[in-house]
Amino acid sequence: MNRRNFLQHALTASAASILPVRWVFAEKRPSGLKPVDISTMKWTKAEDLPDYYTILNTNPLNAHPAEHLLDPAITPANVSFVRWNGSMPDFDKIDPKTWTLTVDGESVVKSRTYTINELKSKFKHRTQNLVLECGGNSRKNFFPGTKGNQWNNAAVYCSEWTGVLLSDVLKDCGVKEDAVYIGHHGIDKHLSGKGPAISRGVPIEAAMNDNALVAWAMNGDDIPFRHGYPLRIVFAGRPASVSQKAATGISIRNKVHDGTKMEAPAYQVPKYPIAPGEKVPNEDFEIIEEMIVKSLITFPQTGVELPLGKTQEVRGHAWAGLREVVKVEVSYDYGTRWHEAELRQPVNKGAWQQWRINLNLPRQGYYEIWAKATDSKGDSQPVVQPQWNPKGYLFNGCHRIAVRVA
Ligand SMILES: Nc1nc2c(c(=O)[nH]1)N[C@H]1C(S)=C(S)[C@@H](COP(=O)(O)O)O[C@H]1N2
Ligand SMILES: [Mo]
Repeated sequence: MNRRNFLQHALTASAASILPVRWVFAEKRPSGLKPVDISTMKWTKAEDLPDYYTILNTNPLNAHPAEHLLDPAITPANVSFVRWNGSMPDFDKIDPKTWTLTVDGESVVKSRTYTINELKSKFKHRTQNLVLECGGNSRKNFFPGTKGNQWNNAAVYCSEWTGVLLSDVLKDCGVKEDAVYIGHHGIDKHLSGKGPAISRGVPIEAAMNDNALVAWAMNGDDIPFRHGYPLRIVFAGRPASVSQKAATGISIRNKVHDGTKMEAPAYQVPKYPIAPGEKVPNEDFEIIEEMIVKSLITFPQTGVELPLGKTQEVRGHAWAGLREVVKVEVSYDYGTRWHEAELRQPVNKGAWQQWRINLNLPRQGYYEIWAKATDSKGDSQPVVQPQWNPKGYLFNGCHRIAVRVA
């Protein structure tokens, strides 16, 4: 067993509720005492990330954890996937006291600039658990394969965000009748050094809803550098690419925003069904506005050996873009029979939902456990693969784990 595998095993053994962080002098601490982890805030390089991350790319930094590390209902920052499109800002030079967010654009009544302190004092604070899922989450499952980061199923997390409603800020500036979209701006540059790394946006209706925040805190602390310090625009239910990190501005647009990575085929899918592997002209793509129904098995960890004759709890999360999940089913015989899991309501709109089920795996041997969620409009997850698309977005096929009963 190499070091990486060993750590993964060590982490599972110590139960999913214990946060896998590197602790200084951990062996000298009294048992039961959880030290305050100060290191996680500033992880900005591949070598800062603990070994339980898989690094897909060092520059820009792209990394994901194993699925079972997402077991807690609120994802700790030290297991959240990390995705940058270009060079990361020089975070050490950022002073949150002088950081500003400017609202402008063709369709703003009055352009304004806010410091973080002004946002904090002027608008009502909100705290919400919101799912952020990369549009390319689970890309590695597509067949034929598609280019881009080969994300496993863990390019998703649900953390607790604190900030103000984006709509309160936009209303403070005034939104003209002809507004159709907003565009986001940050400070990180394209790897070439020229132009922004990413500047995406959402329809104006999405900006005015109650699950869009301008946030300065994640899980009750400052947002860690890599997740968008010191200010992040956060949207639930949409591809996480619209949740601009280190945000400096918002333009209220009278047309669909035309910033970097808004152009096809980035974050877009074909308008019509195509065969796997088929080529599509750029003008036949459309923007992904919403994420779709999906679930994750976070316990047990794939690959474990389970004792025969013992009831086994299987659990995880389910979410459905702008909809709610109404049912989660589990199968351990390749979909021959499905067993309905207990399912919790979301703690707030935009949060993922916990599910659990007790399984009695009937005899010794090898099993695959599959999970399938169904949303409030009756859509559920394909068991093989969803509509193939050239950039490998929106994979929501059932999550599968394998276990052995001995
Ligand atoms: N400033 C900035 N914001 C960004 C990005 C980026 O490259 N720069 N990437 C986007 C994409 S594609 C994703 S999936 C999420 C990733 O958020 P995370 O790193 O907190 O997981 O951030 C989004 N916001
Ligand atoms: Mo993404």
